[in-house]
Amino acid sequence: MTGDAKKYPVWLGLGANVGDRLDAMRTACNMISGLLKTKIMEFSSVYKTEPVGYKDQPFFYNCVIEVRTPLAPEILLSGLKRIEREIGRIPRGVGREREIDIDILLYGDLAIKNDLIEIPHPRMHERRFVLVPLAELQPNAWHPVMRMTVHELLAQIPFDQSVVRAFDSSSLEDYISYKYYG
Ligand code: PH2
Ligand code: MG
Ligand code: MG
Repeated sequence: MTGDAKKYPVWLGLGANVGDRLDAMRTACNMISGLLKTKIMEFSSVYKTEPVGYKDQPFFYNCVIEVRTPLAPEILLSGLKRIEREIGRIPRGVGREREIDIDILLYGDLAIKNDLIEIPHPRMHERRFVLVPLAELQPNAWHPVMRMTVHELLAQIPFDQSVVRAFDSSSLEDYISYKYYG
């Protein structure tokens, strides 16, 4: 894929619950905007969220960003994993504390599932800490597997009643010093 015409809107979910969580999210955004010809278009507010799944861990900060990128999903994913490592994410096991987590939520209308990658993110449709910030940016974003908009998913979410509240009505954008040369 080359050129702007073929760039899909891509939605990334960021989360952190150990260390300087906001700083890790800011650094992640700066590094994401340093990926090849990748530009952050929009930042949601930062939300303070109750841990979902394994409960006995600190609360999270979560946000969603919209990016445009010419990178294919697998290449983008490996770039995001590298950024997680460079920020200092320590592997602690599934669902446990993390310095930074960067997930591809949606990549245009693509649905991909293989051993390396699954898009849309397999649990995004049942997580308020993802859907609330995503709906803030684009309630009409389309989930190609559930065949519903984000707004519709949020209205019918079955069991996640965890607390998700805007921590900072300004967003990470206010802290970001990145420049895009593209
Ligand atoms: N991520 C998880 C598990 N639980 N809970 C919240 N509130 N926010 C997260 O980002 C999160 C979680 C695994 O990716
Ligand atoms: Mg995650
Ligand atoms: Mg992840």
